[in-house]
Amino acid sequence: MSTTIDRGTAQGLPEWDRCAVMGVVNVTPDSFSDGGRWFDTTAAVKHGLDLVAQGADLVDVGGESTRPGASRVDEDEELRRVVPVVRGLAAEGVTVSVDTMRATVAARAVAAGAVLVNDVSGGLADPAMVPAVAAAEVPFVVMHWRGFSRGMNDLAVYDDVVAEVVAELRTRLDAVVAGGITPERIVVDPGLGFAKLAPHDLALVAHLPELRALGRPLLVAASRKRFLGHVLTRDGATPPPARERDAATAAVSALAAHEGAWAVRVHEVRATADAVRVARAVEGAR
Ligand code: PMM
Repeated sequence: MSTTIDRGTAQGLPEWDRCAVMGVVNVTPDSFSDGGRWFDTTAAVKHGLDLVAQGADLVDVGGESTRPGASRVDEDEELRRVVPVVRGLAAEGVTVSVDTMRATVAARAVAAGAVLVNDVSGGLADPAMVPAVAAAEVPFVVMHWRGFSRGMNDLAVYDDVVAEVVAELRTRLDAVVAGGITPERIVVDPGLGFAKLAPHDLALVAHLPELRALGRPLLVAASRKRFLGHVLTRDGATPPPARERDAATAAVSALAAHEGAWAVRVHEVRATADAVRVARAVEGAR
């Protein structure tokens, strides 16, 4: 008998018949895994279209690197990077999300055609973000976040990482709902690699049902992250570089899809698109 996992849907987005694949376009010179590669509007739009051709259901456009230790980019520069790429992809019919911690960037991206705001700070970095998203009436990703990239490794201190991430996400959920965002529009994300060390990330991936129990669609973004480098390192050798972590990323995508994640956010789409389809087929065979 076949059973289908109820992943929940974020109001205002299409419904997919399986865990959705969010392809990443970082319009930055310095993102840790693909920095500099798409740092030009035309190249970035083309890359987004390539990701869709490879199986991405939506494309996440960001103009600020959040790699550990990164400094902030100024707002005008972030707008210059992000808005034309969002506009170009939306004009081609792509479902676009904007990855930003700034309300102005979120609002301008929505005006340019973005249909989801993905804020790694869950609205904490910019007090104007929650009101702006509430007014725009678009879905909002609330990620677990403890502070800006520059000092976040010092914040990776937990007694029970799963319980603390769940509790802190619940507090953020309450705050953004109090700020006017409809609960049905909220997606939650454990924020792998953000104020977390490899064992913390692994524990969170091992306990996705606890995150699902928050009752909102779940986004999992493991792509090329440091914890995968740790997992793939043998006998004290140097971890493989970010671009050699795509098979490991697809393995997490399959696990996340199996656990009912709403979407996975990845740089390399093809393998993950296959992984989530396999997970879907296995669900159907139960
Ligand atoms: N990670 C990065 C950027 N944006 N958004 C969400 N929702 N969740 C994440 O874990 C996340 C994100 C950092 O990765 P990148 O700079 O390689 O894209």
